[in-house]
Amino acid sequence: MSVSVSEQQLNEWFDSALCIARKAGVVIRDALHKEKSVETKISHADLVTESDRAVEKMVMDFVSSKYPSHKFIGEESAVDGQPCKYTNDPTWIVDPIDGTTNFVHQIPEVSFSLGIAVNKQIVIGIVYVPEHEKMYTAKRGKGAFCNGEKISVNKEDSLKDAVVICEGGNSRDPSVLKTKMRNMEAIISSSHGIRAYGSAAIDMCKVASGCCEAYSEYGIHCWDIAAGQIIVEEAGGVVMDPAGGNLDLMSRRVLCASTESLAKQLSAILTHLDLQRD
Ligand code: LIP
Repeated sequence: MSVSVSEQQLNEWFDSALCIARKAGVVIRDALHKEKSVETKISHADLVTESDRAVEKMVMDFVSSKYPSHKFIGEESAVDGQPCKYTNDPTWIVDPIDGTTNFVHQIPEVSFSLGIAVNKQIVIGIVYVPEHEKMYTAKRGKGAFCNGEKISVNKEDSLKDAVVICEGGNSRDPSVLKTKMRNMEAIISSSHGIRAYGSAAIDMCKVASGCCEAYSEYGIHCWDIAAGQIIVEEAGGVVMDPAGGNLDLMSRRVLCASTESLAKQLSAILTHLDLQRD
């Protein structure tokens, strides 16, 4: 059954999402330069701290008390190996701290990322980078903004003149790393170069605000890219599956670019990886 949402309802969710993002930002900023207790998940490089858990619980409690019928998918509540339950219901998809490795190392590129989906389409996206006081926002059909100012992609069309963001990621599986290194080599030799900000949500906001032209990653999760997807699209960019076709939010892979032509050029040089779905 599909769910329909009025503009008024959407605006109300947006205000709630902004409010919870600001609260998350306070917790993240307070903890960034303090000592943390760090645990690992799928590899020694996949980190989680008490702040990731605290922020996620705060958002989850907020959603369940204010919108009891809404569903919630969060990085720290996802049960290992179990598929995420993604339905047509309004669903809050949350990464409490995107860029946990940066957070642990006190590198300021740390974000709170929240996408709200209805009928499996993201309708609201918020990425908040508290240390830089940057609030990226988008509502479906209403454009993308940073601190209230409209942002847009820079429309670079040629891979050879583009800066492409690509991350090492959290997996230390040798075959995954081998493909990633091969892709990095292919990208470096075909472009102006690569960058990595350590947070998929920030990476996507960099493309949306026109300071890098493309980003692709294998191994991310739906909570890393849900907000970024709508922010890039509303900024005039393209978000798709790295092998072409529509993005599948649960497929653990993404490609976004300032134009469709650039997206296709990047897709053509990548070796594609199939990973266990969210
Ligand atoms: C991280 C991403 C980053 C990616 C890592 C990881 P986390 O999210 O945003 O871009 O390379 O693999 O998924 O774990 O900090 O929330």
